[in-house]
Amino acid sequence: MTQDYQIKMSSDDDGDNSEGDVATKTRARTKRPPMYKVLLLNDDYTPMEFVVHVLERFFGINNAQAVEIMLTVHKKGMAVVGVFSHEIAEMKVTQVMDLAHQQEHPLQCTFEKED
Ligand code: TYC
Repeated sequence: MTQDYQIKMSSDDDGDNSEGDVATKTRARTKRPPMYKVLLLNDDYTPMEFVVHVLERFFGINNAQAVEIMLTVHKKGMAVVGVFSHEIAEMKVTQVMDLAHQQEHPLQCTFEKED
């Protein structure tokens, strides 16, 4: 005895995807968190030694490299002094700005998203 079997489908499943099925990505994605560049800006008044101190204290940069970076900022107007997560970048900027304010230096430090 023969029997008919039929796979039951949605009444509109005619292959044109007008049912609006959504393609779902199943590939595991390794997504890195966005990173942020901390920038130091030049000005005419902040003492060079203070900038060097800041780079050593808050960015763990040794004296020779701190002098080099400070001079880059002095000559070129700004430099990237480190790349961090949003949370850490924000903290570094706050530390630098707080100390600069305490000592009444106009030093500017900011952070921006890396491309
Ligand atoms: N231009 C400052 C000076 O001549 C030195 C300086 C360097 C200031 C770097 C800020 O981020 C800075 N005293």
